[in-house]
Amino acid sequence: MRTYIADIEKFEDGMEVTVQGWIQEMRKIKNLMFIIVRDNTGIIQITVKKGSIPNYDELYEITRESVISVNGLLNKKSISRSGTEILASNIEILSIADTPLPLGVIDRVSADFDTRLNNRFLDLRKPEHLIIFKFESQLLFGIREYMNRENFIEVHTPKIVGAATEGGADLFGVEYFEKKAYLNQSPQLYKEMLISSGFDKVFEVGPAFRAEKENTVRHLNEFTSIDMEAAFIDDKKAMEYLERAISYAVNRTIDIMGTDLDRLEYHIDRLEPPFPRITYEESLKYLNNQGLKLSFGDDFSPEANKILAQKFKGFYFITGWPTDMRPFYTHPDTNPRLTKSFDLQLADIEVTSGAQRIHNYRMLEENFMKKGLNKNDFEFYEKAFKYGMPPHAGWGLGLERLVMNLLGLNNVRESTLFPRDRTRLSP
Ligand code: AMO
Repeated sequence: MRTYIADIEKFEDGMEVTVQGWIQEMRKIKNLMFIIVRDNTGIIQITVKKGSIPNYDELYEITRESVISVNGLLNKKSISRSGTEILASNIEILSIADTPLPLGVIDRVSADFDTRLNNRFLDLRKPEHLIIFKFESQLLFGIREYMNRENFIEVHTPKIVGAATEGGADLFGVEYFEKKAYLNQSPQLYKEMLISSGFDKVFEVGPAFRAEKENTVRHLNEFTSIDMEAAFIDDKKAMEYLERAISYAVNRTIDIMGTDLDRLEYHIDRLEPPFPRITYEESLKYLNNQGLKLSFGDDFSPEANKILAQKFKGFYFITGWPTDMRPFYTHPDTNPRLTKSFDLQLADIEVTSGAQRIHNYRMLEENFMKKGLNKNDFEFYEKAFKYGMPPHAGWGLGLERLVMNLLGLNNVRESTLFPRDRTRLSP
């Protein structure tokens, strides 16, 4: 029976254990070997005396990052760094690593990012990188748990589609037999259609594709979108679901793995909803008071977002965006120049967009025209508005951006296993 290295502390001195993992380091003194073995929970020292195992000579020549299975007795009074070692009685060699390694796993000097990504399977062996994805997994579990408790139905909508969702640009085309198709930019149209189907509350976790040419630290061409849509609610209620889902998931994750995160120097704070709110127009005023020269309808530059981040620290909502800056499906406010929309920012980066949506069929038709969209492309979607569509609202949350910001990473590629960007299609 295999024991994970982190669980060894629960075992008593002298007990027999089996651990399996990679050889991280070796120290050899003629008739004695010290091997540091790593699995996905930690490291432990294996002490091997000549004569204690039959394949000692073979093991003596083994390379770093080879995979072994070790059986032996625990010595908890060891003078090794961790105070615990395994006195090996049997070591099976399961896989021998080639040399030299294209990327060191424990090297102090870190390789450049391209080398790291080219050898991502090795890069992810580093505990400080692996933990990013353990964190992401726990965070997503928490969001799912929250949505489930609130009676949301998890759905899966098509990723190969016939029309653009978020406007015509930024689409990856694919050949679909005799037709032209696209990789979906967001489940927006489908989640809204399910509202007309009476699903009431839906959420989806799935890939979204954007053919954006930007090569920045916050843009991916394929990312994971956590989408929510609910019937009979407005933008304010959608914001409430969002801040509660994130707070629940973050606090739960801290409870489960806070000490591991601290040990690897990822420090995150517990969250308490509600998050601060500021309108677009108030933000403009504030930014102009800080010396910027922004007019109504201008987007916020990275510099502007940095100034706002200093004001708020942590999460904050920017609400009431101008109509011209939001997609065709966004519900106008009583002042038609503004919309019932919001972005959730964390530090200086947008992690979520959301809004109340238009549910009136005529209003939607007018908006297609105003935004210069071809109504025929949206026939399948528009139809769902003709036969009884409740008012509804929702949001889309970028998982990689959320993780990047919560852990203080400086590039969204760090929180993406195998990033797709302007120049990278492999691995
Ligand atoms: P939007 O286009 O703002 O809205 O996307 C929602 C969220 O998805 C993430 N995101 C990205 N992450 C990494 N790289 C990208 N290129 C990228 N583009 C977007 C961000 C962003 O906040 N349909 C609406 C959502 C809604 O209203 O429900 C939408 O897709 O975190």
